[in-house]
Amino acid sequence: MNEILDQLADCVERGKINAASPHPPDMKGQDGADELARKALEKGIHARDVLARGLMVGMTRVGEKFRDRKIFVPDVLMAAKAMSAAMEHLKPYFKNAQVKHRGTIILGTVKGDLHDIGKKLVGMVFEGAGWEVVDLGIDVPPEKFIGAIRRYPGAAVGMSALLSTTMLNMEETIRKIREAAPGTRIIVGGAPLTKDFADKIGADAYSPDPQGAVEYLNSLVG
Ligand code: B1M
Repeated sequence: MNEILDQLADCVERGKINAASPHPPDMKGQDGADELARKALEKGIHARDVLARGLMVGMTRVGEKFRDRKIFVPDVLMAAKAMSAAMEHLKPYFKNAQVKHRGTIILGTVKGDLHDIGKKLVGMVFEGAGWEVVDLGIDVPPEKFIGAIRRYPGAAVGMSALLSTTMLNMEETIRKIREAAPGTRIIVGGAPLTKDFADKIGADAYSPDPQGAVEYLNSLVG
């Protein structure tokens, strides 16, 4: 099991999307994150392990290398594409047909922020727990959140930010949502956030991970 998960981590780290991808040149013709994730699941490796012991290991290395200026934005983009291709195979494993519909959550990465992967992962876990997810994507301005709240009255809102600069945009977004739709429950998350910050900007809840966010949502419906 370790070998295929190690290979998966390497594919994310090197930005090897699939076998057809010519990048990186020294891995030409080899399986990429796409094929390896599928094969790992076919072998019976749990989706949680594919994520935690394969994909996340690779992406953590990418983050470290980027921080240390050993790789650059185009390399990080390739890594993100490889991780996204693999995550497509995980989706069905996070779905749970036994779970009853609990409610709707509007999800988006906050204005100015293009990071997508963590938010998508959170969305997959929400769906698996019975929540209908309205994913507004990335770089979502306050008005777009408000438009979605009008279309889905009573829905909760989940906001993600990965940059210490863009997390500041959450405050304005929350303020505008509170003005337009008081009573909307808002949960925030993302690597640079803290509970103190979430309290300060007026969020109803903060979670560092998808599971804590689901627990909060479930607590709203009993
Ligand atoms: Co960017 N980036 N990036 N990047 N990037 C980080 C975040 C960074 C930490 C890298 C580093 O320096 N080590 C750094 C931020 C520093 C800071 O502000 N603190 C950084 C930077 C600086 C930048 C740019 C400014 C680089 C530049 O252009 N010079 C630029 C900004 C662009 C913008 O947004 N305006 C940029 C761009 C990019 C790419 C576009 C190339 C790419 C994103 C592609 C994509 O998403 N499709 C990218 C990537 C991939 C990363 C790293 C390497 C990986 C992020 C990721 O996907 N992690 C990241 C370093 C790192 O995190 N190791 C980095 C995996 C994902 C599953 O985890 O998103 O943390 P995460 O989500 C977690 C939790 O945070 C939580 O649950 C998830 C699952 O556990 N969570 C929630 C997230 N949202 C939640 C919401 C919730 C609850 C929990 O409730 C609603």
